[in-house]
Amino acid sequence: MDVNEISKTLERDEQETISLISSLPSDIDFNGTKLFKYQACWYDNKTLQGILNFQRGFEPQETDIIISSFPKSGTTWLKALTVALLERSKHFSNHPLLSDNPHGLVPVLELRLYTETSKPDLTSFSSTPRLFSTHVPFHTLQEALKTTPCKVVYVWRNLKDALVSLWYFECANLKIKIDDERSLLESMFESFCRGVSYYGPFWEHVLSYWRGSFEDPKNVLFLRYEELKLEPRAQVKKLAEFLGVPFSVEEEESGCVEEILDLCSLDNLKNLEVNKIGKTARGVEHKNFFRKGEVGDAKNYLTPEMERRIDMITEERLRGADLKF
Ligand code: PAP
Repeated sequence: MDVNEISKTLERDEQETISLISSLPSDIDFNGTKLFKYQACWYDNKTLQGILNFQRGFEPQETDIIISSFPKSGTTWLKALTVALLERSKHFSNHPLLSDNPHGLVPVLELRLYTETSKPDLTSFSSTPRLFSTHVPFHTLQEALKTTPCKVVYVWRNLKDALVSLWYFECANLKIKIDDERSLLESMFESFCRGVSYYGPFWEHVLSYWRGSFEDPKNVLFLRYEELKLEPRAQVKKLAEFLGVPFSVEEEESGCVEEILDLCSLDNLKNLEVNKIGKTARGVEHKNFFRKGEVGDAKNYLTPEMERRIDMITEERLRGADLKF
């Protein structure tokens, strides 16, 4: 295709995107943002443009690795672990995790690479495997991957903890004191319960990957944040095997698994200079991705009634799936 043809195609795609978005059901988020329902999930206009570009233009390679999650479910940790596993031959003094935040190393496809165009320049991703991430549900990702069997690793987390984590994150980004923002938590809670939230509803998101991992266990790994916390060693070994880079006996004996876990621990990452001072390409301060990382922290912020309500909905929506939450 010559330059003129490419620009005509891009213009046509843009028109198609605008007309598709205007035909979708819409609703309002907890903070007044207009969300559109696309393939059973809710997005703002900008994110949706990125998703449509990504679905249209992504050229997957069999060696690609895609890290996926519902927001605030352990993405940063999983990105760090994946980088650390793949780069473990690198000496710790020149390790990529020391010079960039995990989100800089593993960009979100629809939020960074494909926001403006369906044909971004991916030449900087020349070494294999290419590492990308996404927050879209599995059926939407599958459309972008076409039939290429990339490795997809999904991490999910108890919705109550993800909700509280998001609340803190929003407050930190807006630089508002958490104590003054109880009402924000309450409106977020209502949005989450209704399922009309950014990348929501949560339950269908989780179920999409859960099913995917059943149907294609060789290419879809389904991890749970709480299990990573409980038995990090076993989970990281599982991840290494899934990615085709299992630990050798020598590596295990020499403490390589523990080194990776230490490097990627919340405390270690949080205290790295690069994560104390930097910002992502979207202007989010790196430090805002690291907080407590505690399982069950939501009980300190949600009322027993809120917990009961969200648990009831979760139980109903995940019924039939053998998932602990
Ligand atoms: P994202 O969707 O914006 O990328 P994500 O990384 O999925 O965020 O979630 C952030 C949560 O992961 C935070 O949880 P908290 O608010 O309950 O504390 C953050 O503290 C936690 N987290 C970040 N890095 C790590 C890590 N290395 N180990 C464990 N938890 C982590």
